[in-house]
Amino acid sequence: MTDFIAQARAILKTNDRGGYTVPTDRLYPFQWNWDSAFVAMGFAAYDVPRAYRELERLAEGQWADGMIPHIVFHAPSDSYFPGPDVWRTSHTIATSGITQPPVFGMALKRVHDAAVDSGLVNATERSAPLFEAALCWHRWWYAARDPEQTGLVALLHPWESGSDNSPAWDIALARVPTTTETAVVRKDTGHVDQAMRPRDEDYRRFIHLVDTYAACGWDPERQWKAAPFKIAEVQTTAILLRSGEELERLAVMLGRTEEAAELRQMNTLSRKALLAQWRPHLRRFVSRDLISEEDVEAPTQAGFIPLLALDLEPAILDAACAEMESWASGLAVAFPSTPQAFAGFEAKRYWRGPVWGVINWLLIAGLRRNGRVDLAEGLRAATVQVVERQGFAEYFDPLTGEGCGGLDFSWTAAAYIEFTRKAA
Ligand code: 9WN
Repeated sequence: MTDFIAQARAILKTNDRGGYTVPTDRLYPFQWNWDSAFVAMGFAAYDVPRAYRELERLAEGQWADGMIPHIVFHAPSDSYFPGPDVWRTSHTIATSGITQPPVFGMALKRVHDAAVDSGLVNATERSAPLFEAALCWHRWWYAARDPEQTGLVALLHPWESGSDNSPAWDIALARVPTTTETAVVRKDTGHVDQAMRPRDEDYRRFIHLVDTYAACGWDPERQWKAAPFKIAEVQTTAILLRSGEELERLAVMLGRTEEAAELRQMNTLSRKALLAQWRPHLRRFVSRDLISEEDVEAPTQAGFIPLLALDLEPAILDAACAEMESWASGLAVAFPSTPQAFAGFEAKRYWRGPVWGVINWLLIAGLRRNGRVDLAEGLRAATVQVVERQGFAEYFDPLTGEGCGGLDFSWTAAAYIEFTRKAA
């Protein structure tokens, strides 16, 4: 019998570059922010010190203003574009200049709990500086990305969502010029089939945004004013809120009463704002385009991620679950990043249809929180099955179940470890 857990652990070992884990060899040769947070939760199941190390190495990239960047370039590699020369940032270690979904707080609480459960002697000493890092990052989110204190945090670049070419950005991104100062020299299409990747036009707009923010010296206030792309986003806010809740609990455990109160305030603000993004006629939550001042109505998985951080009343929960079931119906494997019925659906193109293990992770946690263990269990079992059939691919085609993108992928390995834990 194949030992898939051993395989998953072997992938994390192979992708280890010295206390941090690359998402996969060559295609992504650096430390990515939310990938590492999921990986840390995977490690928490069997190697708590290594789980701490993953977060510590990510925190090495934290900027003085609190932001934790989406990529930390610990060691040089020429197999990825855009590298440090394109980002032109000035932190002590080379990093990108934008951020990614703040799963860090959720991961830290998981690692801390595992440390306490396993009797690790220095759990508090190890968690305390990481708690500080997480708290500073949450403060940054509210100050830099919600200056009007709405409770919803905004993204200034699609890469910050982690769902780079999602149909959610089509309208907003079309307003971003395709002109760039930097030559766009893609490396990704040399590693995987270009039909699975964002288009060249998307890349030109991605780099236009990088050029724009580099010209602002990466100063949050200047970027906020200059940004031609600004989305108050529900997936990121839900993750921030869930991490905020976990950090609030951790603050209490660490005896940090004032910080617990501060986090409670942030959480209360976001909870109210997120709930206000529910749209009964769509049966999901929607983000808001802060430039056009319109709802982002394109259907994507983001519409259901708020379950992760909200305790929904029955009418909303039933409607959201019915919508989720309708998207999943007839697929080889769920949950799709956009539904098959949508005109923009593409079964293999990255965030325009495919199934992602870590999105299922967040959805399962949200369904469980809201008492829908039946749906959660279906999604968990289907994810385990598709990995066992297709391997630890970056993501999966929802129509055929085929594994796509990069292979031996760290976050898919971490998701498998999570979904097969005894307590899971
Ligand atoms: C840009 C590493 C990352 C993930 C993102 C995923 C993809 C990068 C890219 O890979 O994004 O950050 O170059 O395509 O969209 O979610 O963190 O796995």
